[in-house]
Amino acid sequence: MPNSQQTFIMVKPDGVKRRLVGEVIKRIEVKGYELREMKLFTIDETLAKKHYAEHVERPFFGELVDFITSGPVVAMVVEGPDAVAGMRVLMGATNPLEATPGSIRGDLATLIGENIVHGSDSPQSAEREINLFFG
Ligand code: IDP
Ligand code: MG
Repeated sequence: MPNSQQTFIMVKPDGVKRRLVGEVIKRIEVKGYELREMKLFTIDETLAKKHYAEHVERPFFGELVDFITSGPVVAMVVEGPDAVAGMRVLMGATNPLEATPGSIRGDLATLIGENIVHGSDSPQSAEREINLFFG
């Protein structure tokens, strides 16, 4: 398959609480990507800090860790042509206010801190995050 890639996708605690797991998975599948791995679990503080290590200096780091550990998430490995960039398009911009209607965040979210999904931002991040969650 041309430039087949794997990316790390996660339905965050707000998405699970709002019963949007099926909606997110439906959008991934109808787009044409495949699910390779999936698990529902609650992230502990150690894993949260590793996952969000790039944001450690940001003022909202504490809130980010508290939020991502606040309830179960659904973590996935998604595969397909250019899946890393493709999933970022499907997710929409980080701030739901700027996310295009038709995207997951554009259609389903209003707040930057509760934007439903995480998706790797580069092939290098994808490899790191897949190893962190499924290695
Ligand atoms: P991304 O999830 O689109 O890759 P990142 O910049 O990696 O966005 O930020 C990680 C997460 O941190 C975002 O999804 C969002 O929930 C949260 N976040 C980002 N910027 C802010 C902010 O300015 N205030 C509060 N939360 C933020
Ligand atoms: Mg990011």
